[in-house]
Amino acid sequence: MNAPTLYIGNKNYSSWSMRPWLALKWAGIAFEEKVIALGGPGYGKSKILEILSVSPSGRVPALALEGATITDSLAICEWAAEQAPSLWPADRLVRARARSAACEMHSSFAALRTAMSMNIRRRVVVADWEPNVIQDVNRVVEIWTAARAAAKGGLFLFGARSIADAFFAPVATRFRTYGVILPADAQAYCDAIFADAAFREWEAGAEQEPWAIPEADQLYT
Ligand SMILES: N[C@@H](CCC(=O)N[C@@H](CS)C(=O)NCC(=O)O)C(=O)O
Repeated sequence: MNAPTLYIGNKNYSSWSMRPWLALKWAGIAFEEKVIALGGPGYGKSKILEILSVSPSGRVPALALEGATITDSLAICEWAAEQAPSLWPADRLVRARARSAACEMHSSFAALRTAMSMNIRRRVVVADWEPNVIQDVNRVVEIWTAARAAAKGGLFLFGARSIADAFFAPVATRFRTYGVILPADAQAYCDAIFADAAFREWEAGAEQEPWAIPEADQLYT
């Protein structure tokens, strides 16, 4: 079987792409990566032609394997977990909680995502957030705190690294980018993400890549 190809957006900006990329790395699954630069004609409308040529949804990430294309970050992570079950916690109930956390991230937090778009390279301190953004930040911290309080050891949400961490890793970078001050245990969790070898590889890629989206880089200036 040929190694699958993971199509992703720019590492600096594409939070959805980071998630399955981390999961595949953590699982030790070999894959080829192809970056498609976000921005330009069709961006934001699922109509970037280069993306449409590999992903029928017009969105990345997309995984091409054995003649099939799997779109959507969570579906790709679930495919990876079928090869590497340790991507979810072994305990049935803890696994259900980890899925619940990942699914909430996947389906919610629109205010946070819009106001704090992922921009790994950037650092800007923003003082006044809208109440709905603060509500989202507080809910993320609540999920992290509850998970860490129940975790038996380990540095990650449910102990060892899981898909739940892949889903929240981009959020940790958003808090760092926009200078969000976190409670100590939430900050310690972010620091565990930032120290992870696969995360650092992605971050180094984001720092080196040549593309920029000026609107994103000028938010709050
Ligand atoms: N629900 C999808 C969201 C994917 C998504 O929105 N990807 C963005 C990049 S981070 C995209 O492809 N945007 C292209 C566009 O907006 O035209 C997932 O979980 O994979």
